[in-house]
Amino acid sequence: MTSASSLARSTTVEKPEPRLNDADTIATEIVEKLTYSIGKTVKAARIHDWLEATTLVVRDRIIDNWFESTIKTYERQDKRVCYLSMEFLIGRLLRDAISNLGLTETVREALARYDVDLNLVELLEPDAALGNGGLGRLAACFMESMATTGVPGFGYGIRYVHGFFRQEVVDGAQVELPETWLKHGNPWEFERRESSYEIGFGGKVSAIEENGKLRSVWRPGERVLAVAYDTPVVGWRGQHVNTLRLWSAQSLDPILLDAFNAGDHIGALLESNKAEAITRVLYPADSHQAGQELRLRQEYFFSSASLQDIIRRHLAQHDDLTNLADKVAIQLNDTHPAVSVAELMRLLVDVHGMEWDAAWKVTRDTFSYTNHTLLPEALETWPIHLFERLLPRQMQIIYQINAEVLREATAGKQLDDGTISAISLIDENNGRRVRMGQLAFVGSHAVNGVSALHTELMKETVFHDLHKVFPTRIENKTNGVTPRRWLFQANPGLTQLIEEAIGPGFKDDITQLAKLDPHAEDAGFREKFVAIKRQNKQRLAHLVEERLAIHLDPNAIFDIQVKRIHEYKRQLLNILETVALYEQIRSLPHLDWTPRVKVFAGKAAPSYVQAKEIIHLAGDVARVINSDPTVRGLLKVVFIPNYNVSLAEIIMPAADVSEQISTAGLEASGTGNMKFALNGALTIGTLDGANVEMLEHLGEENIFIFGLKADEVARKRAEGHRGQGVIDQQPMLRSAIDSISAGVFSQDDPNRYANLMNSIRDRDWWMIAADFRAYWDTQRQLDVLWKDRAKWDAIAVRNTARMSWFSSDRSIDEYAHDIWHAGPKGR
Ligand code: T68
Repeated sequence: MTSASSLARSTTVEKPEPRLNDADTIATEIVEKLTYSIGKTVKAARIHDWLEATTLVVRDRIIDNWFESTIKTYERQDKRVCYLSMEFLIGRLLRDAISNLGLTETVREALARYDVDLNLVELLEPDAALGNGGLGRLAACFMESMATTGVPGFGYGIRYVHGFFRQEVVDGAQVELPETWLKHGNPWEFERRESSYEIGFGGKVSAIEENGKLRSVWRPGERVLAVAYDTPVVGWRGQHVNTLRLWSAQSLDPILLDAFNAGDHIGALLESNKAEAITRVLYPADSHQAGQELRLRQEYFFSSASLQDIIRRHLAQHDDLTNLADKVAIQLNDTHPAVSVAELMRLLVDVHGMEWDAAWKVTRDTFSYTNHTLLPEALETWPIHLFERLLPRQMQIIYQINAEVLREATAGKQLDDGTISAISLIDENNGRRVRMGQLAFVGSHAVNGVSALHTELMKETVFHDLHKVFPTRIENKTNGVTPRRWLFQANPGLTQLIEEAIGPGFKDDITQLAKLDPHAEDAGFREKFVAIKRQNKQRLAHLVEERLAIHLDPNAIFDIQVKRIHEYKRQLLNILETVALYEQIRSLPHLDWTPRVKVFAGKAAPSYVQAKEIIHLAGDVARVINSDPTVRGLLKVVFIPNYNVSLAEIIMPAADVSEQISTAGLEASGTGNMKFALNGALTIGTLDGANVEMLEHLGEENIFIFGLKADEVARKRAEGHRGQGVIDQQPMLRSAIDSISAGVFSQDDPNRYANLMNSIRDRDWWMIAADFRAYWDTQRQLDVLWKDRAKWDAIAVRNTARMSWFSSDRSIDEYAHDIWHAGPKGR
């Protein structure tokens, strides 16, 4: 354990000499690492060895600044921000680090001296997929932006041995394979044996009398060890370096020797297997609650470890815990770490002897909570009996919090039974369950949604009653994405062009991208802009050719929908429009059709039947269309397997059209929408999530909005809308649905899509039939626009120029100022 004095001592250590960053020095250091850390000669080194050696050299440069950042935060007693998240979808780190340190060309040159290509080296790094989708990627963008803007941030999460599954498509169907990012070790992480904590489960709670007062003592029936692994997170220009601390579970006793010696070789390892299972695999469910005991164990495990660590660090520097909220802000990324509210109360009251009321104030002042979904099936609740068995003391605390919150809510007011049961932490209607959203809400001083529309809907729906009781608690913090990864690294060509046009200032202050706006009118500039888009399209076409043996023509519109597969995201609407377009081209081949390439990618939750059927359908439709000579050169369809961060980095810069077509009211924000537009794609989308704010920033001529609005969707659902009536009025839609139902795309199994198609006819819950015509019309509007290249290209340039507000630096500034009161903008 690091004591206050050892930390203080470390402040007197001499600052290391700054390293030389020329190609000679870097080349020499890489060879040194190759020789002395990896044990290979230049001649014998394989490309993996170069990756490791390069990573170690880059890492050394980060470490110097890491110590400096840590010491500065300590000495200035700065407030720290702890971002608790079950997921950090960080992807590859080497390119990010080299680029943020400004060393891309130098490292390239250093490696080239040994005939090693930096690009190939970078591609070998495994893609750290410790997240499902938007929520996990947001956490990664926020970590990078905290480092860039100088907020002393700590990410706390889980070091899953197996991240998000690898997706293969076999005979059209998604197959899930284990992901093994740690197979060759991980040079970015440092195991911190000194930072280990015991985490308890189960057992009994008793009350003992101490100084005339009752104190609860929890004796867990089972204990495991949480061991910290730290990864440095370097910001732009390498100035500030933060820490991502991920917990790994180990058993206290690696083997039960008594059992082993008695011949029970398997039983001897059971305990250790059970402990290690906690951090073995990421749950691959992004939009419904997982519900299994192991998931609750994961949530509690990383929450408790993080809080014990936060308290230990605080006490090493400050005398007591009453000022915790002045020195630490803890952000709960969704409800997954919401049990932290009860756990912090337990640590403060039971372990550190604080009075309940004082502890409650500290807790509320310390926590804030971000909601990412309104989908009822995604809202976390846990059966009381499970919670009580696994976390008996935390359950008692939740009951006590509930009683006091209900007392506070009713004080001086008449609340009806409906309101009381709506704000209660216990759901009495569905077999008695703990509501994690309510717990996170009442335990936080600020609760935020992730786009303006989503935040308003939170007030009207999930937190309607709590919002009435605590009317100032909900606020908005619209998401953002880091321009370093999603523009500078993913699109170096465009970055260089921007720099030639407006100078380098935008790299340090992304709002300067606005200076690009007038260049939309400059034909010469547009030509260069389009040339870069074309190169990026060729890069994607090359990847598709290599992986799928399908040829894509870069002259066609690249129309792309990449994201998790979910009914509310409406990949099915896009596929139906594709089929309708196919049928129209076939029946009216003489018309002047605009060539299109439809690209899909994304993973379905393994147990989500409809989502898997949608993947299958995309593949079936692609096969039929791509082999039909009558649409050759006019329509191509591809589903690219295994969508991940690295693939996104190639896809985002290559899009002409970005599909953001969720049923209005259901996409909390979206962040892919921002990455595409930043790279000059035109968005076709509904008025949902952050699309609404993109419309404000881009102007209505520069984004293509269609379809029902959130309130209209709600009204139609309430009126009992069914698809059939609309389908009867829409010959193109009817024909597309009929073709799919008749097995035109699945001759081996004509009924394969019967359920999927019937769900549109009978129910149309996701408003696919209802929005079809508006979507079709808007797509045809894009077809026409494509032929007016000057106009299209000007819109594309304006998209890049006007997206700077969607930088995660802006999001982080807002959190820092309004919620955390930390960092340069929050002090
Ligand atoms: C996404 N949520 C939202 N959830 O869908 C998206 N859920 O609109 C938003 O932009 C993004 O969060 C960031 O705010 C998710 O990605 C999950 O991945 C998830 C994972 C586990 C359990 C529930």
